[in-house]
Amino acid sequence: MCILIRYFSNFLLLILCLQYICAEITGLEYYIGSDPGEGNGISLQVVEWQDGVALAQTLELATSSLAPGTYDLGVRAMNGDGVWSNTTIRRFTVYNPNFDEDKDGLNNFNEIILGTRIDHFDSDTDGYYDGLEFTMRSDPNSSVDIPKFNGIIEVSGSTLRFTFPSKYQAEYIIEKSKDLLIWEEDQRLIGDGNMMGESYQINFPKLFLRAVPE
Ligand SMILES: [Ca+2]
Ligand SMILES: [Ca+2]
Ligand SMILES: [Ca+2]
Repeated sequence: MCILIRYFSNFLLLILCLQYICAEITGLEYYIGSDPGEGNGISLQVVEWQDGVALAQTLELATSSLAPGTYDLGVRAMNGDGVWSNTTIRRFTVYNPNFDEDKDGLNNFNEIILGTRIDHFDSDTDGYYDGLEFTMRSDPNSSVDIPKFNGIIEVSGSTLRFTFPSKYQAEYIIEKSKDLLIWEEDQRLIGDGNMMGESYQINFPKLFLRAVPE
């Protein structure tokens, strides 16, 4: 017996695919959580098997009534003599769609929509967080597509904030210049996979900034 659990974008459906290789099945049941005992689970319809040896069934379960958490799903079958099989148990997790499980800037709902991993901040392991890739319009599922290196400057009063998309654990040298000719190192930053940068007080007529990957 195999069970495949797939999540759909709305977090409402759980799809189970059951497959048996057996001669005869007269009962089929499942439960979620603690085992209620043989014969006390939720009955499933037994459908005819193909070629006399295999039976497959797809079941859709609404998970909307389940609080976020990890659950055990148990499935078992009964033969013509009324004997139940061993229970096949699969563990699955119901996620809160509004929660950002891996803290990458995308909530769980959007991760499912985008096909990115709920439990890992960098699905394609290219060093850039999924949320950053989404906002920078690079593909969070392709390691050969990374965010373009665009520095962003925001000015608020006399404060200038310089940010750029950083690669996780890459070193960047922030350099500044007053004339675009002479550059001096301001500081070094270690990328965190997200937008990062520094704020500067504007106390001279012109200030140019650049971030140079080490
Ligand atoms: Ca996330
Ligand atoms: Ca990435
Ligand atoms: Ca990518």
